[in-house]
Amino acid sequence: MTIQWFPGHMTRARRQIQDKLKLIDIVIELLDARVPISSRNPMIDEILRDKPRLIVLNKSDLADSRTTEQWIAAFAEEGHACLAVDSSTGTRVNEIPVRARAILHAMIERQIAKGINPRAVRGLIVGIPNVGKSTLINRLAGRNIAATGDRPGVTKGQQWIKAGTELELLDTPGILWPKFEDQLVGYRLAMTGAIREQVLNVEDIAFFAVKVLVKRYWATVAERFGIDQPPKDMEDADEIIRVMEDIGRKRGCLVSGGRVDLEKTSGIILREMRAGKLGRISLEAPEDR
Ligand SMILES: Nc1nc2c(ncn2[C@@H]2O[C@H](COP(=O)(O)OP(=O)(O)O)[C@@H](O)[C@H]2O)c(=O)[nH]1
Ligand SMILES: [Mg+2]
Repeated sequence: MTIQWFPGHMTRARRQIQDKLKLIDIVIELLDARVPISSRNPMIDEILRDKPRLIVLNKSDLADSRTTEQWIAAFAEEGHACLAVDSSTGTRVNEIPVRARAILHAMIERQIAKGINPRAVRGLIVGIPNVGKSTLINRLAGRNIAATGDRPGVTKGQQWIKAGTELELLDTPGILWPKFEDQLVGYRLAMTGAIREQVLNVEDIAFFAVKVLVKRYWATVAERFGIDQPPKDMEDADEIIRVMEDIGRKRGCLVSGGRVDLEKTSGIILREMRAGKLGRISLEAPEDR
């Protein structure tokens, strides 16, 4: 994370979101489609309580679409509306206002029944750092971004951004912390590039990456790096390291004595994975929960 989170920061972040919740009708909870578990705030249900919510799986262009579909079904089963988007190109982003209104259908109907002209639905985007909150806000705002301004009845300083005619968003998203206590979460977020590499050991991150990759996408890994010996036992660390060494040898990452330079190999694996050279990859599936 570019931001260091301490208990004081978490309390403040939580309070800030709770203050904003009073102003809005619906929360747009942004998750990374590749790591919906690890990119989720551990206290989100407690923070949002019964506020209507739309889960948006962002960066779906980088995730494997079959797994993304499984996630959408899994969230639906828990009663959460869920949609996958790519904010960098805008794919399916325009479905967000439509889905938000559908979730708030009853509220809108009540307003109409009372003779109130229904106003635009008000939303807040929340998510951990680097999940794509700013990118999505800019996407949703499109050309209308210049049309923001203060509205009566809104806390001073808060700006509403129009996302079409039916949705307006608070201009500052709610920033949440990820689930730090779980080391695996740290590694998975590092694999996606959400956490700066410097805070974790590159070889350790690559080890975790290879472990997930060979389990879920062996054929792709084998083809990309020209290797053909899958690990005999996925849970055997020596076997995972052996695969990393095979990759290193194929890429000429050797040091004196013919040993494999694991640090250099790790850098290559992570770079190529993040650059999408291994295709679309999901590091977490619903059955991992
Ligand atoms: N491939 C891809 N990249 C994305 C997407 N959304 C955001 N990004 C990239 O993710 C990085 C973090 O995005 P940003 O909006 O700054 O995240 P924030 O910290 O949540 O505001 C940037 O490099 C974005 O270009 C997406 O849907 N697909
Ligand atoms: Mg941002």
